[in-house]
Amino acid sequence: MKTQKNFSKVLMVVLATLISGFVAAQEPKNTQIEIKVSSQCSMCKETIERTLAFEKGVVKATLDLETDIVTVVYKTARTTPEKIREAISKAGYDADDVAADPKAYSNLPDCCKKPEDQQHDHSGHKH
Ligand SMILES: [Cu+2]
Repeated sequence: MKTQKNFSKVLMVVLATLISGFVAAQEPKNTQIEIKVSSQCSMCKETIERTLAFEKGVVKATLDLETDIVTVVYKTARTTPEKIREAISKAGYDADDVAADPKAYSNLPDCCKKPEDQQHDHSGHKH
């Protein structure tokens, strides 16, 4: 009956491994990503950070206006980088290779649009 004993031992190890793996998978884990966005001014920073603060699974979002990179801490169990980029796009900003939602972008204040889209009205200027 030695084989039988060994078999139970192996079974125990397999079970223990499975259970610990399952527990680890259930543990909420935070991770961090950096997303390049098309922010122009401090208003953009507020908009993007606020958008992400309300986004499911996002713990913290900080936008650096010097680099236009937003650092997002999120729960891996609750959201994905794709969803985060989509949320930024829906707020009217490019997020890495995800282009800004055109409708949301057109609703942005002029100062938040890309320089090439800003309307400068100089018709009233007199020199
Ligand atoms: Cu702005």
